[in-house]
Order: sequence, then structure tokens, then C-alpha cells
Amino acid sequence: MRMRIGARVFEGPGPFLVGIVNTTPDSFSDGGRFLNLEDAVDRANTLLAEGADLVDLGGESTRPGAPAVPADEELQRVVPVIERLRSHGFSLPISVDTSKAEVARAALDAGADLVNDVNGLAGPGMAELVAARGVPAVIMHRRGTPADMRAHATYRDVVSEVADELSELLRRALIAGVDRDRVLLDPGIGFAKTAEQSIALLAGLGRLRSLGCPLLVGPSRKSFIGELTGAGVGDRLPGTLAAVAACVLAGAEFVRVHDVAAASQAARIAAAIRDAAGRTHPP
Ligand code: HH2
Repeated sequence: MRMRIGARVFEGPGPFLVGIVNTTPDSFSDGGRFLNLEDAVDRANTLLAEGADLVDLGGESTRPGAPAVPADEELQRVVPVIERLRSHGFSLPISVDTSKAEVARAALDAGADLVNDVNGLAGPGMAELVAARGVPAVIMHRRGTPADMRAHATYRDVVSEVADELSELLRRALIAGVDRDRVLLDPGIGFAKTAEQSIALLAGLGRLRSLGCPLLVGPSRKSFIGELTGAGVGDRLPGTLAAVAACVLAGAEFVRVHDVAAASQAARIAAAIRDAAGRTHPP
């Protein structure tokens, strides 16, 4: 993989760590902690110090059942954080986690470098904006909206259906003018997926790699870990690290996590094992 994101060129198999900054009152694991400007900026700087390769800033929770946030409120949550980080010389690329073109546009104007869209660039004007700005984007798979996605978790074969639906989202984005070389694909762990389906997707990342774009995967603290182990949302770091290692071993280039320092260690060990396996048992 070779992809420029903002001032940085990401080259090779990674893994690269995307640190999460949620400026929301209601995110499933850290809602309310980084809602105010200073706290969000501090959080981004902490993630940088912990070894993040980029930060992903979101102003709307996508947890199941989360209410939709009006664009102007989402803007007020994310744009000042980006402006502050950029005016203080923050050195990492910044990703904006939004499904609204209006929010993405303002975030890019303020200095964001990548659009991370849990709606797969399918909303009004989003793919066109990404195409016009020539910025990289994450196309994530989901079905339905946070309000109703649980009802959509029915698949005959989750890995091939997610692969087919991602491929269709990618096709539409390309028709709108998005550059294939600037797309990351994401299976959307937990978005209209049961625990069993999320595990199947983590096991099936190889199939998604065959779509030809780098992968970004977000298993951090998600409910599949709770369902399998009984761990509460504040107690899912060990399960997160196991999932991060699995993603890296399966060839995912980017992992999106809350706990960057711990995930960085897990990812580096998994990458060393991946690379050693490639030398001793070439694919
Ligand atoms: N997961 C969440 C949000 N955005 N973006 C991508 N590309 N992939 C993901 O798996 C993903 C995502 C949900 O996690 P979080 O941001 O911690 O929670 P919330 O949506 O409640 O703010």
C-alpha cells in the first residue's frame, strides 16, 4: 500500500494506528469525556504521544440506538477541535468521522485530511465532495442506521455479502469520481452485525482484501467482546488487543482504537509474527 493522507505518506503493510477522539455526549464507551474543546484537544495530543499514526475525530455517536445529530451541532463539536489542533501545529493527519457532506466539507476546510464515513459515502453529496477535494476516504459497511441496524443483522454468508456490498459502495464512489487509490475499506464491525457475524468478518478479512483496497478495521471495545466474554464496556482492553492482533495477522493496514499505547504494542508483535511467517512460509 502507498497512500498520502495529509502531510504523511503511508507506505507498506502497516499496521497503522488510528486513535479515536469522540467529541460526543453519548459515545458507547467514552461519551461525554471529550465533549469540550480542551478535553478533545488533550485527547488528540495524548493519542499522538501514545503512538497514533492518525486521529479520527467524530461528533456523532453511531452506537445502536443513538439519536441523529443535526449538522450544525456536529460541526460545532468537531470543527473547533480541528482548527485548534492545526493552529497549534498538530503533526498527525486528522480524519473526520461523519456521514454528512456539510460536516465533512467544513472539517476539510478546517484542516482535516481524510473522510471516515460509516455510511460508505452513500449520503447526499458525500462521494462528490471526496472526489472534488481529492482526499482519501474510508468506505465502511453497514446496513440501516444506528436507530434500526440491529434489525438488519441477517446474512446467509456475512463475509461474502459484506464483500459484495462494499464492492457496490466502492463502484458507486468511483462513478462519482472518487480515486480508487485513495479508498480504504472497512467491514464495519458491530454495525448491523451480531457478535458471531463480527467474529466471522474478523476471520474473513482475507476475502475483503481481495477487493484491492487497504483495510481499516475498528474492533475497539465493541459489544462482540462483551457478548463473548461478559466484559463490561470499560473492561474490554484484553479482547480488543486480541482482535487487533487478529486484524494485523490477517493483513489489515489500519486499526481504529481507543487505547493506542496498548494496541500499538499488540499490533507490533502481531506484525513481527506476520512478517516472520511471510519469510518462512511465503504465501
Ligand atoms: N466504529 C465506530 C465509529 N466509527 N468508523 C469506522 N471506519 N469503523 C468503525 O468500526 C467505526 C467507525 C464506533 O465506535 P466509537 O467511535 O468508539 O463509538 P460511537 O460511534 O458511539 O461514538
